[in-house]
Amino acid sequence: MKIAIVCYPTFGGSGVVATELGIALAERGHEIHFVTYRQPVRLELLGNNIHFHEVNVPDYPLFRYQPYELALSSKLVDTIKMYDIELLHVHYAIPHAYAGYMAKKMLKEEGIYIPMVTTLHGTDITLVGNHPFYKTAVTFSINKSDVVTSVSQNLKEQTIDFFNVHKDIVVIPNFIDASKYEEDYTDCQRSLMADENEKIITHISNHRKVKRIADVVKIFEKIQKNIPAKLMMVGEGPEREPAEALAESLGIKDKVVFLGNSNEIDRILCFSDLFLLPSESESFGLAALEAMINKVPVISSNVGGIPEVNKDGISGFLKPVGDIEGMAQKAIDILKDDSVLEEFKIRARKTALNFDIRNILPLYEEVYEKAYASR
Ligand code: GMT
Repeated sequence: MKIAIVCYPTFGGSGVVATELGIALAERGHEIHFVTYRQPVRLELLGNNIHFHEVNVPDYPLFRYQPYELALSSKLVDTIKMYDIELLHVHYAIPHAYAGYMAKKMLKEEGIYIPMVTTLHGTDITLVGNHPFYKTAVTFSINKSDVVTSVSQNLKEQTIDFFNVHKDIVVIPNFIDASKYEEDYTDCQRSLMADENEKIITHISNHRKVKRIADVVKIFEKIQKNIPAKLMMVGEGPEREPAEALAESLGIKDKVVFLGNSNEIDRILCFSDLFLLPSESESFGLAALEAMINKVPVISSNVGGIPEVNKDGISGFLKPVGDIEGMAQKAIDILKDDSVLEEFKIRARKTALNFDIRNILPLYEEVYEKAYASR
């Protein structure tokens, strides 16, 4: 099929999922066209059946806010016509589903029908989408999509609770490409990061409030009192500076390394012993899944879709949001005994294998066929 994918091209989970999905679909022979404002960060190679179309929004002094939806819907119409695109898949409802619907309507005027699949990712529903300023338009665009998917059962339930949706929502979990992890990383440079006796604990996120970055630092502070350890903080965001200040005030500055954004998280996860994800809310927790496939057990909060990914006592442990003491204790339980840690590592990978792209891709293809058939 010829498919246009709309997503955020950033390090955020929804953009990563959309990009990896597009790459995998292209490998299966579909023709994929990414339409967004920058080349997606994980999209390295463009080729015969993988294309990128940049949405430009010219700066004009009259506008206090630049009309991105307008530019995106125009670009979609042009791209769909030029490349005979058969299906539109938008990731993240705001504003992509809205712009997609406008493109669909404009094309209909010209006698072209384009089915639209909308994938809900989390904050588009739980944090931003249900704000009264957006709710009406988000509800409308969900209901106007031909097929709606959500990345977890929990997100589906939240969408039904928050919005007056009368569309069925198909749950298609996020995924990893397990074939990339069949052999252990040969270039794992653990000794650059920590001493031999130190355990390495990692957190990866966009360092926003919802991730509870201060909890990560506080949990680590308790762990390192019992077990020699280093904390790797990967990502950028508004909570980074306060977290650096917190590490300094707790006297652990030299044990916390802020690495910034990285395109090579597997290189960091390969030497990690434990992953922390104490988020306030999380529709899925792709970062946890990426840790698990790298054999890194996860200590997380038990909110949203996380329990569908991280299995308590198997791939790690889950505790209520804000339970810093409980999370630290569980981390120590895993880290203090090397044979226990090894068992958790093996089970983390085994749990992650359930989310192999080879199981998930056919679910998307099924949804595309259903949407296409609705023409
Ligand atoms: O976590 C974020 O703040 C980024 C956000 C995004 O849209 O990029 O992530 C959401 O989508 C991811 C991919 O489906 C999920 O794994 C994350 O759990 C979800 N984040 C939240 O629900 C907070």
